[in-house]
Amino acid sequence: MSAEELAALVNNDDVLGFSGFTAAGCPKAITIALAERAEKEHAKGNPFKVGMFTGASTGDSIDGVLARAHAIKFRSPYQSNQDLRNALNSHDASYFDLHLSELQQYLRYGFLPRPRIAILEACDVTDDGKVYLTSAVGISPTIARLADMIFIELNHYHPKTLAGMHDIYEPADPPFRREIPLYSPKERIGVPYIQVDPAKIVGIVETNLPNEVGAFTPADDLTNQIGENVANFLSSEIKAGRIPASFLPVQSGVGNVANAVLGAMGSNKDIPTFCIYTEVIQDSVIDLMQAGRVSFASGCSLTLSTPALENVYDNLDFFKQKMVLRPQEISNNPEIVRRLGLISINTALEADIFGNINSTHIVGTKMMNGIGGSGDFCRNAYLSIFTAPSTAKNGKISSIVPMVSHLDHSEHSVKILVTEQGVADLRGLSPIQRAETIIANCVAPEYKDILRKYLQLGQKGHTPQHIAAALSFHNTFNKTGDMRNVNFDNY
Ligand code: 0RQ
Repeated sequence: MSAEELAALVNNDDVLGFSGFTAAGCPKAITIALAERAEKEHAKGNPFKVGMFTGASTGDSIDGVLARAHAIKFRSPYQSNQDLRNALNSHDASYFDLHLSELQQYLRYGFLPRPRIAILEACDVTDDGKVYLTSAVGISPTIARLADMIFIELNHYHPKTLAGMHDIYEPADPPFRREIPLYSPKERIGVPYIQVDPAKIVGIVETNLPNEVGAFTPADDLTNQIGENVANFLSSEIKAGRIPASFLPVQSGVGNVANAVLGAMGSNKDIPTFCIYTEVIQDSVIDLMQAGRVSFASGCSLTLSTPALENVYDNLDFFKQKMVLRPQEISNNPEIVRRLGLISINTALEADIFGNINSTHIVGTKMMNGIGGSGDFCRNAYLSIFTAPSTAKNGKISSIVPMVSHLDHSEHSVKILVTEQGVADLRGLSPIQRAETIIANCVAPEYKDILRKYLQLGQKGHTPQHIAAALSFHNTFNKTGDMRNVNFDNY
């Protein structure tokens, strides 16, 4: 069928579920037709908005086109598209953020509206309803089972030989759930396809479209320094016997800092060849695999630039031995994160001197992307590390403040904080010791004295917080555009 014919079957107020995770493995034809349809309906004066569940962020051909067409009623979970971000922050679309590992079970439990239509990108489909996904899994198995109708984009850009890369497994729900029988990153516990009732497949659109994953900004002095600080810290932990000499599987967040951290770990000769157990497999993992520094990667998506994905497809026999793609309730599963003992490394927007983390809200109000998988991993990791540049906006913002303006990860989930300035090891420290360590090791030089002064203002009590001055950094930024102007004289 054509994308337009399938888009015509979507009603105002429908709830849709999409395959993919980040811009990998997402549909990108039916959604464009759907956005055009929404615009036509709006021009006629008719309401037309849909509810959307995705794996994580998507490409512009889902989030961008539908946000610009004002066609989103609600959207969950993680997103990273500027037009969608504008729509969420202006309340054109409503957004609820949640831990990525929870979405599939929340849909099954009936905590969230059931998707009526699942739209899946596939590299192959069989007559008996076996759907082979492309470069990501996300929430696909669950939405395919719950939906009344399935639309498929059969994307010939992805080779059919990709079949076998995926391991599809859905746990039973309580009270019948047992342990997920995965004991090492390499194991497979499911089947390589999604089995659907063929009668539910309403139509297949054939496409030949690349993923919409943007290129990474090359590592620079700042991201390299953060990466080196993480790698040196981990090698010192091996020497101290706190990380086994054989090392542990690594989860690394998304973005340029995460890419640089993995690069630095690959170059550090004290860190042995390691496994990845993560959600997003980025370019640096592919380089490290080919260099023999990463032996295996389990993830939810191949979030690779086009040249890196083509390299994988050209050498599929090599990479299929070394990678597996899983649904996000398995790639991010707290039970498995705790069992495997992951070293989890995620990026914060903002941290406070007591070790609390804001991953999502700019100056406490504007949604950036969402919590993603960071909470799934950091709360349950063997060792959870957060990284961030010590300042943003040319020093006008200190990423380390007296009190975070929004809380995503509490001090209890954060063990190590790393900036380009250095490393703060927070294990076993009291609040005041944490504050002194973070100020000494992680804060940019121009903010150290200001934060020390804040600490002196702190009222008596276990955590020396000054409630009236706690958000003075943000208040000063909102008033003057520069946190360096903060003045505590009136407190
Ligand atoms: O603004 O774009 O206008 O220049 O925030 O900052 O340094 O480019 O950050 O791309 O590494 O992403 C936390 C957002 C970091 C990401 C976050 C401004 C800064 C810039 C972006 P501009 P950078 P990165 C796996 C794990 C949550 C989910 C997660 C993220 C913009 O890592 O979404 O961890 N994490 N998932 O100038 C105000 C501050 C700021 C600030 C930076 N303190 N105050 N603005 N900025 N610090 C992935 C998945 O779950 C799929």
